[in-house]
Amino acid sequence: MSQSKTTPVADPTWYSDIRYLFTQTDIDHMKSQSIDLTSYTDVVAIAENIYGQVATDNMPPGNPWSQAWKTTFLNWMKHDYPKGQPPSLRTTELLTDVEESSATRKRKEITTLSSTELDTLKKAFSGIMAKNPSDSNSYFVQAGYHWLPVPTYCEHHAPAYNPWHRVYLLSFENALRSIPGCENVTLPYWDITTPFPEVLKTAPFDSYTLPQDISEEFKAGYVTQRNSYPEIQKNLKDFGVTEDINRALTKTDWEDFHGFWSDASHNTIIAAHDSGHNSIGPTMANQSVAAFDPIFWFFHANWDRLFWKWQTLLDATSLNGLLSTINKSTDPVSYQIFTIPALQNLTPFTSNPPKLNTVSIIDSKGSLDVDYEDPVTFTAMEFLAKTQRSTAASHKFSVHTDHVNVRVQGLNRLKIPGSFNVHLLKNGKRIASRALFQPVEAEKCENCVSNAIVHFDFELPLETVLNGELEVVVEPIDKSFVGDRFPHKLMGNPTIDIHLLLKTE
Ligand SMILES: [Cu+2]
Repeated sequence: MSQSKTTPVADPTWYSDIRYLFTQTDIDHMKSQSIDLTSYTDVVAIAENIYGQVATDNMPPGNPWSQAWKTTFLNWMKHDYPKGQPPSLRTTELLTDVEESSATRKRKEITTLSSTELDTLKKAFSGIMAKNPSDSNSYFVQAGYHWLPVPTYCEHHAPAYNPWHRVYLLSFENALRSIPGCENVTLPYWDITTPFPEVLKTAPFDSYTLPQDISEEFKAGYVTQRNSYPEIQKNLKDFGVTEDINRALTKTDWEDFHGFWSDASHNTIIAAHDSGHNSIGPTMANQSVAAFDPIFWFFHANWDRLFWKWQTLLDATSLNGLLSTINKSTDPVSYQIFTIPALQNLTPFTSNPPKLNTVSIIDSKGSLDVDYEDPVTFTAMEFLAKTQRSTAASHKFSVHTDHVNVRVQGLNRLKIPGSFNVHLLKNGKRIASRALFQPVEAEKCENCVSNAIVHFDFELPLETVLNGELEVVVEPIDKSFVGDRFPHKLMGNPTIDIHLLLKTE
């Protein structure tokens, strides 16, 4: 993406114009002075200064901006630094992959595999499942990286969630490729907005039996379990998984796409992911063992596909592109995991194969040779004006009175043993549900402890919450402790916060 050097932009935005004005040389040059030109907040903070330097041709050294660029930048300042939308979406162009991908690890939707491809995939899965559990390419070792057996590694509800799972999938795919005759196999994905694929209800994809003990509770011989398939379908619908995915794909900022931390609404990608785990249950709903259910791999390939899709939409497939989507002032941790070398580790996959870190996984297609075919049912989405709870006062906004956000906040998840669901009831009847996927001993998980107090967002048409008595019920997946309602008193007495939603340009 390059900006016209001769025609100024009358209404420039950060996403469509401004971030492209800075070259790698400019970025490196200013970094030595602790100014980050990839960061929206940094550029806004010193915009007058930048303009002063470029207007007098002082900067960039030896490569002055054209008059058009100077005017574009000035127009952006005059309009109060609008963030705007990504270039591909600005004219509500329909979103489709135009170019044919050259990546050799082309991951396809599971239902589109030919019978030969399916046979190879079965051979690869059966092959790694049959390997000795001491073999690093065995299904046992690969699945075990997620949680049990100890040591536990996975990242959830934290900025490294998407990067960690991307490298994890690659490690698993490489294990599949270790089986003779399967050297070119790729891991397909399940588009979770479509019915549970028939083939994944059959061996070797339907279950796995532990070859040895992984804990007191999960011993050799444990067979992974799923809810009934009609139940799974109903759960996915009740949890609004499709809506959360669609909402995520309309978010322009990294923390909003993921949701959950930095006060971001918890109703996008990680919400959909958690709902998916709890919907499929019981093995998938239990973080200790989730990755042993073979559906885990097809399920997670889909989240990685959506992450890549979002990156492509946002032109965030390079380090600078990705950094330009992170709000450095409200979400410093996300910024740091890509910019501070000591925080770039994705344990155990940085010092061990595939030896990648948060930065080297960003360009999935360019660096990892991984790309995704769009699903069969792919419907091009328009990047619509977003509804949100809050915005900067410098933005123009309108109040969206037909939708409301009900937030359940201040819930201490460490008090609840394992994954749980949060239901919103009206006159005793369930109207919306959310999920949280976590370890049984969340207090022993560093990520969980660092964000123990959580919130849940229910974005609903206003009429669904009017004229009735509302109630929040927290349902633990494991009901052996307190039954099917976890007492509010024991989880920090969460409170309710209701916002009308607003729309910005
Ligand atoms: Cu997961």
